[in-house]
Amino acid sequence: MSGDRPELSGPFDIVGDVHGCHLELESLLSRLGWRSESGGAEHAEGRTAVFVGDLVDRGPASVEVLRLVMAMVEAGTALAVPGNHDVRLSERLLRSPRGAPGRTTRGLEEVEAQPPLFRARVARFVGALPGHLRLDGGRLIVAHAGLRESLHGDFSEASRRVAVFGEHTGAEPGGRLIRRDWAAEYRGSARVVHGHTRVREPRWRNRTIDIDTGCAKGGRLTALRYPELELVSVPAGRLHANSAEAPATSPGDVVAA
Ligand SMILES: [Mn+2]
Repeated sequence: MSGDRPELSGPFDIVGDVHGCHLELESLLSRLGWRSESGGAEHAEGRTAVFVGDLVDRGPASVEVLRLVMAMVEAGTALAVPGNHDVRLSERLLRSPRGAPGRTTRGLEEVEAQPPLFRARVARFVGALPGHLRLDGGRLIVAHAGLRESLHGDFSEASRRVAVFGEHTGAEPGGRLIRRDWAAEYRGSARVVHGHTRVREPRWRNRTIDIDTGCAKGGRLTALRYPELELVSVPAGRLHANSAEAPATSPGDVVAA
């Protein structure tokens, strides 16, 4: 899939980091007016879903999320960019198709336990995703970790790594990488929609917005509607990963799984 799609002007429902939160994804899509359709989903008014990446890992149902999103992308009702967790998964699947030994997390193990055809399909799917999407005449950029203006429309491997993993300015004494605050420096006119850095509330800065509201950590799953710039979110149905953060809340309305 080419990431350079200026001819696509939406309307879009841009969905933040899903991280295996399948029920919340179905709930969010339902609230946005999407209907289940032969394994995927479609919108009565012809909207297109756009996933900012990190579909997998952390949450309880990475396989179901992949099935749904892959069906939507294949049917042409969704676009997607990869997140660092998705790329890490596909690299693991390619390196060790029968499942890699060693330290791992539940979300990745769940996919690695699937039959070879499914694992191969996932690896192909993630590998074919563009690092970022350039939409609506270049006025809208979607990249998992965000993207500084000089890399908009640059579909090189180096640019893809920045879009997926972000840029870092150094490391803390413990080894944890310090993320470059690219959004604070951003002066571009294109709106940049991203996830990757968990925030309590979606946050606009300099025409960039972070919509990773931490669904797998007891937060919410959030969508940004474009061009309306309306935010819609559903609460996490329960705590999916170890977190001392927001308490569990009741699940939103859930469409038939
Ligand atoms: Mn991420």
